[in-house]
Amino acid sequence: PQIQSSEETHVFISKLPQIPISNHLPLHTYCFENLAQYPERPCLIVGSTGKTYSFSETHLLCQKTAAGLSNLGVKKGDVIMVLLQNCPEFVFTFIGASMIGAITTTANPFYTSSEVFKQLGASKAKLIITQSQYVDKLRDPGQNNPKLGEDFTVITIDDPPENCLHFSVLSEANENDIPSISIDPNDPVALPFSSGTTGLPKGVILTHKSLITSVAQQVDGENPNLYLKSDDVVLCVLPLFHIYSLNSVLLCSLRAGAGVLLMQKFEIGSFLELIQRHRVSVAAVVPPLVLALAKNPMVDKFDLSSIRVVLSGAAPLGKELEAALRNRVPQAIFGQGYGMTEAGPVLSMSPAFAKQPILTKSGSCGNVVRNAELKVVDPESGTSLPRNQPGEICIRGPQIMKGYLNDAEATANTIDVDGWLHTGDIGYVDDDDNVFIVDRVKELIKFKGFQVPPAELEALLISHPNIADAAVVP
Ligand code: 4UU
Repeated sequence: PQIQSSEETHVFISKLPQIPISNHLPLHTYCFENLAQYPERPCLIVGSTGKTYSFSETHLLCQKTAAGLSNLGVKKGDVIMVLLQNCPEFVFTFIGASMIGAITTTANPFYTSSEVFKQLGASKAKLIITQSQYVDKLRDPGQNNPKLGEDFTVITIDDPPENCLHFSVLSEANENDIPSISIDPNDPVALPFSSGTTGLPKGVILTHKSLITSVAQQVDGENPNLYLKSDDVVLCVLPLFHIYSLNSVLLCSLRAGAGVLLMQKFEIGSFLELIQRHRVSVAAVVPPLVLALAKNPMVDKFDLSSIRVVLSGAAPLGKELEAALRNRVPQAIFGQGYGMTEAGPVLSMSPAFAKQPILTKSGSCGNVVRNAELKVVDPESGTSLPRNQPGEICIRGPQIMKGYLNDAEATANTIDVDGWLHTGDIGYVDDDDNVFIVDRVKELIKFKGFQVPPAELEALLISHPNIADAAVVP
C-alpha cells in the first residue's frame, strides 16, 4: 500500500464547534445530571396504559433496582441480560445496573432459544430480566447450556412462572442498599451484540465514556446537533435492545429532560393514535416506519401536527420515500442519522435537527458528529480519499467501542492501530460536509434495520444433514 503522511490524510470534522464533554462521569450520573431542573416532568410514558413516571420517580426506581440487583449478588463487572420489549423496567434495569457498575447485555425477545443461549454463554450473564411469555425459551438447555435456577436466575416483569422471581424483588428494594463503588470511565456499561463487518454476532463493549460521549455529541452544547427540549415527547417504538433506540432515544432524552413514550411494538393504528394523544414531537424511526407514515391511508385520519422532528436511521432511505414523508408531515424537519453499534453508535446526524438548524441535502446522513473525526479510505489501498469520492467510512473518537468481548482478532480487524474504526460501509462526503452512504462492503444483511449476519444463516443451513455447504449473500 501507498504510504501517506498525516498531512495528506483527508479528515472530516463537524461544522459545529467542539464542546466540553463530561465523559469522566458514570453514565447514570451524566444522564440524570440535570434532574433537579425538572423532577416532576414526565420521563417515561407507557403507551399501552398511559402510566407515567416523572424524572424523580424514574431516578428513584433506577436506584431501587440497583439496590435489588446488588441484594441478589450482582457485583461490579457482572453482566445481566435484558430480554424485554420496550417497558419502564428496561430503563430501571439498564440504569440500575450502571449504578452498581454492572453491564447490561440486551437481547431481542424474539430470538430463538439457541440464539439467546449463544448470547448468554458468550456474555456469561447470570441473571435475565424478561417477560413470562419468553421463559419457555430459557428452559430448554442443550447438553452444555446453563440451567435456569441453577446457573442463572430469571426475573419476570409480570407473573413469574415456576422458579422465576418477580421484578418487585428489584423495584421494591431499599435504595440505601446501593453499595458504594467507584466507576472508571473505561469500565463497560453496555454489551450489545453485533456481527460487525464479518462473522457471527460478538459482544460490543461500550463503556461509560463511549456512551456519554455519543449522547453528548448529539444533545449537549450551546447548539446541540439533536436539539431536545424538556417539553418534547420522544417516540420510543424502536426496540431498546438495539443501540439506536437505547442511545438516541432513551439516553439522549434522559440527558435532555425530554419525555419518552414507550411502545412495545409497531402497529399502525395504535402508533398513530398514541402520537396524536401524547402529542409526540420527536419521532425516531427506521425506513419501514417511514414507509408506513408516508403511504398508509390511515395516516390521514390522525392529527400528527405535533411532530417537529423525524429522524430515520439504521438502513438506507430512498429519496422518493423521503419526499413522500415530507408531504405527509410537512411541518416536521426530516433527517437521517447514521449509526453502527461498534461506533458508539452515531457517526453522523443531520444538522437540520440542531438548535440553529442547517439544511441538508435529501438522501444524506448529515454531518459527522462533533468531537470526532471521519475519513473515507480506498478499501484496497487504505489511502484516504478527498471529498466526493466513495470509499470505506472510518470514524475515530472517544465514543467508539472499547473492542469486541474476548475477540482480540476481530477487534484488531475493525479498529486499526491509529484508532480508526472501519465500518464496512461505502460512502462519501460532499462539498457541504454531507455524508452519503452508497454501498456496503461488509457481509451484513439488514432486515427492517435489524442485523442478519450471513455467517449465522450459513451455520444454520449446514447444520442440516442434507446440506453440504452454503453461502448467503444479500
Ligand atoms: C444507511 O443500525 C445501527 C445504528 C443506527 C443508528 C443509531 C443511532 C442510527 C441513527 C442513530 O441516531 O447499528 P447496527 O450495528 O445495527 O448497523 C450498522 C449498519 C451500518 O454499518 C450501515 O450499514 O447499519 C447501516 N446503517 C445505515 N445505512 C445505519 N444507519 C444507516 C443510514 N443509512 N442512515
